Amino acid sequence: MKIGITCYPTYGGSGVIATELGKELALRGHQVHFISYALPFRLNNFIENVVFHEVEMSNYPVFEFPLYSLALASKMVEVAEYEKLDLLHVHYAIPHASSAFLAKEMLKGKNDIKIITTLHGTDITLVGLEPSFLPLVKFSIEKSDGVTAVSRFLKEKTLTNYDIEKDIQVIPNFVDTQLFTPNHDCSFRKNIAGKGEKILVHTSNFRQVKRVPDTIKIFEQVQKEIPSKLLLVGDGPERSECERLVRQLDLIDKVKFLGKQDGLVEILNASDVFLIPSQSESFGLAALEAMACGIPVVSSSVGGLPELVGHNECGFIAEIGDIERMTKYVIELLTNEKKYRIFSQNARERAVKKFDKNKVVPNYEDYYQKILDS
Ligand code: GMT
Repeated sequence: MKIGITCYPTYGGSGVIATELGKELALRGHQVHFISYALPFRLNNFIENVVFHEVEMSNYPVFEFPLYSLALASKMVEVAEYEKLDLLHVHYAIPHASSAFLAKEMLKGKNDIKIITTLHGTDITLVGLEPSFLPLVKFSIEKSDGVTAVSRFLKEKTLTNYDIEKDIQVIPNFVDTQLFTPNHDCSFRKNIAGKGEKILVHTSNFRQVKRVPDTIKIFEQVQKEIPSKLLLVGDGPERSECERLVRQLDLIDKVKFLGKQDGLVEILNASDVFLIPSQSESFGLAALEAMACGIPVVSSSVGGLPELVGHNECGFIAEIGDIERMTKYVIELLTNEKKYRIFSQNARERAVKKFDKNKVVPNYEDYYQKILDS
């Protein structure tokens, strides 16, 4: 198949999934064309069958706001016509699904094309619900030839919040479990923590929905009981506030802000427990990557997290903001070696059995075929 993929190319789970999917499809012999404003960050080396098309933006002074959605639609038309694409798979509804709809209309009769939209999270649960976007999101979903959601939770939310009757296929996120794999000889650990010290880790884009301050407050309680360090990976709008909180709690020597990092596997392998106390999380790809490395997860009970984590199996879940309970769970894991070992094995096994890329990517291929045949 000849597939166009559009995603946000910067840090973020939807961009990671779109890029890894494109790479995997290319390895399986499909021709993949990424269309976006920048090279997706995980597309960092040459891969046969993968081409990147940059959407160029004009700085014309009359345009007070950049017209990216329109430039994207034009680029989609150009690539679809020139490369004879069979379908456009867009990740994150706003504005990608709307641009794709426009492109499809422009291509009608010349190069008919199918559109598949994958819903990832706040495109549905937060920003999509704003009055200025809601009608457009509903329309773009209804006009897509196929729609997938990354969890059952997100599917249900879409159907109810937007009063949509369309069939939505749940295809969960996935991970390369050969890359994200346990490695107990991780040298990085020695540089971070002393002998006997435990390491908690959190990775995110530091937006409010991630509730990073809760992570810090949980750690504050844990370190009173257990010698430990906290690694905070990633960057975003809340980081300064979090750094302020760390200073205020007098934890500077124990909390390390690592910023954006490529070497995630090594960082996860240096860690003992992954914290994700989010306010909204339609799937929680970062938690899946940790699980694949055999790291138990302590999370909030929102969105798709219960579908992923499996309470009392690969980790624990608690109500949003219940710092006391999450602290208790972390301490339980770090003080009960037998339980820790079982949870760690369960986490790895669940990632391999249910969320490995070789299990999930064929679901996308089948879905593409189903939509092309429809
Ligand atoms: O929806 C967002 O806030 C952004 C998006 C992203 O690009 O990272 O995150 C969502 O998609 C990820 C990939 O499917 C999921 O793992 C995240 O749970 C989801 N984020 C939220 O729902 C907050």
